[in-house]
Amino acid sequence: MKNLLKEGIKCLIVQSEFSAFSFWNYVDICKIVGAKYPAAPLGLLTVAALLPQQWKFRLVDANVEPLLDAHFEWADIVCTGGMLPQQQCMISVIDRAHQHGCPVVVGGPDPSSQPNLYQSSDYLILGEGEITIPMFIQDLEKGCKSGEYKSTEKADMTKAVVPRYDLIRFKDYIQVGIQYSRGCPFNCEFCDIIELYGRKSRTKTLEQIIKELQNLYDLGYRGHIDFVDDNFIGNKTKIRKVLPAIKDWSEAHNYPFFYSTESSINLADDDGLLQMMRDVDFRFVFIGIETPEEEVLKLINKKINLNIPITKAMNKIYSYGIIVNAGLIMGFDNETDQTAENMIKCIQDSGICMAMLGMLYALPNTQLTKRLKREGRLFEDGSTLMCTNTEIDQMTSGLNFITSRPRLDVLKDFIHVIKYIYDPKRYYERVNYTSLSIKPVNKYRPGMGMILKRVVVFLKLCLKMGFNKTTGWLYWKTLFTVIFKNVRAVETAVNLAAMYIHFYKMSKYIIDYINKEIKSIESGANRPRSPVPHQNTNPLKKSVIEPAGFNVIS
Ligand code: B12
Ligand code: SF4
Repeated sequence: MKNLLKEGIKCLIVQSEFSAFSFWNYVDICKIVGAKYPAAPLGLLTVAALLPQQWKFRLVDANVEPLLDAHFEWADIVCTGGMLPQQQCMISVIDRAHQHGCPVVVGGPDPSSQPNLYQSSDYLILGEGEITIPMFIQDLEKGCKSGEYKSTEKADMTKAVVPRYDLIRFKDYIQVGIQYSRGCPFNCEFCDIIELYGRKSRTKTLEQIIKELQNLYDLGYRGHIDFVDDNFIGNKTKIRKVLPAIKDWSEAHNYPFFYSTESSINLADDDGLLQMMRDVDFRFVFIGIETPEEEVLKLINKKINLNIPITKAMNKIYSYGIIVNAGLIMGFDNETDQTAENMIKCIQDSGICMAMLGMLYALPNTQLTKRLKREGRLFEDGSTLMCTNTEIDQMTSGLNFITSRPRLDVLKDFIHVIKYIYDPKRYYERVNYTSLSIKPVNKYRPGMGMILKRVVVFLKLCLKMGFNKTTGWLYWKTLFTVIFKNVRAVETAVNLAAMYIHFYKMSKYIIDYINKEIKSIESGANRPRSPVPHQNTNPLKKSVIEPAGFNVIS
């Protein structure tokens, strides 16, 4: 093997492919706006900045271009990493690299939570790269040909490097990511963020964030930046200092960017913070609503969501020009046969267009997984998450445990909600609601080229949505209503309407997929699954009625 620390070693970095049917994979919209994939691979760009800078890097994102044998022939070493829905592709990248005689370095969220699945790699670098990549480099200095690197230490974000954005073509993506913090102060039972990144929000400094924005600006990037934080407002005191600095920087640079992020719902009771976000043109925020049911929220320890009614919270956020995308989950204990209707009411009444409704998945190392194991309810094969071609994300996979309500009821209720909320009429009702409630600020100043591009995209969308028998009438009705009643929100309305192109396809896929599972359970043909054995007696044992085909503890 070559001396891998030599000047000019060629390092191929591969972003593995995601499934086309994931909620987040709106590639049809990308095509219309002239991009190839929604989000740039921030993790790998960060890894590139942490690896030896005397290496030559080439990043191939399999979501935007085919990964060719020629790429492997060029390389001396291959690095790949990613999350669960990329698992199959990551494993095949390891095999292909080995066929070309290249050593493979693997890391990222899925290898970190399930290292057993990636043992065929040569160097397995777990956890936060800021801590473990230097350990790997030390080993390379010693000439080690393989190794596994892990640490319980958490990275000091004030020492984080600037990602190598120069390795991607910005035009391939709708948005690029930037990270201010890791971790979240709350303690939800099902959440693996707090297990992976901790409950203390670790932040970069204000200067680091401005430097990263300046770097993107200098590289010529303009448009949408996603703050990929687990909870952007995890440390409110610090973010209150960062936002005004971003405002000053944006003013000085003629507002080249607009933003999105993830946050907890307590954003809605902080007018000061919302105003600061409005001042720099935050347009979207993803909020984990999970469920509208109080009893369930208490059980899963998501108490922060009990403090403010959901509809009120959403309306408050809309009033600052920010669209809310929400994560919702079904399959919790304490749900009843009213849950589906409550879910529908919550989504419709609060106008949440992009509602990512998933089925509960007990992720490795979470408090939920530990409890289910104790109660003897976690499926044995559910402790390892295998991503198949069909099980894409929590919308098609999930319920890897014995549910407290009969499984068939949960699945049927889930489909009922998906069918309802992604029915074109219901979806457009929400587009209408949000577009009439929102007060966009539109500070971002696109250049002339971008304005022309947007006009073309608008015309393309009008053709696609307006002359389609499913959405035509709904589209024009919504567009004209918004033009007459809230003209500033036309862009919001068109963007939300456009997302239906993706949601229509995605919801059909989910409904077909879950219906097959239901049929197979009803016919008794479903693969039997058994829970992880546990000595303790299971309090729920007697009340659990499982359909044929599932091994229940007897
Ligand atoms: C932003 C984000 C998204 C965005 C954008 C994703 C993208 N393409 O960039 C969106 C919203 C699209 C998304 C979607 C999903 N996400 Co997401 N997402 C995140 C989030 C919040 C930040 C990711 C990020 O950019 N981090 C910043 C970078 C710098 O960190 P990083 O990628 O982890 O990389 C570091 C290390 O992992 C390591 N590393 C990474 N790669 C490699 C490679 C090598 C070779 C090495 C050595 C090291 C290494 O070094 C880096 C520096 O420390 C994380 C949580 C988190 N805190 O990371 C979840 C997270 C990655 N997402 C997760 C999941 C499950 C999903 C979904 C499946 C959710 C769903 N319900 O459908 C979808 C799937 C997406 C799809 N297209 O199909 C999980 C992954 C869990 C797992 N075991 O795989 C995470 C960890 C959140 C969680 N719940 O725990 N996500
Ligand atoms: S608020 Fe979100 S990130 Fe924080 S612990 Fe709860 S689920 Fe996890």
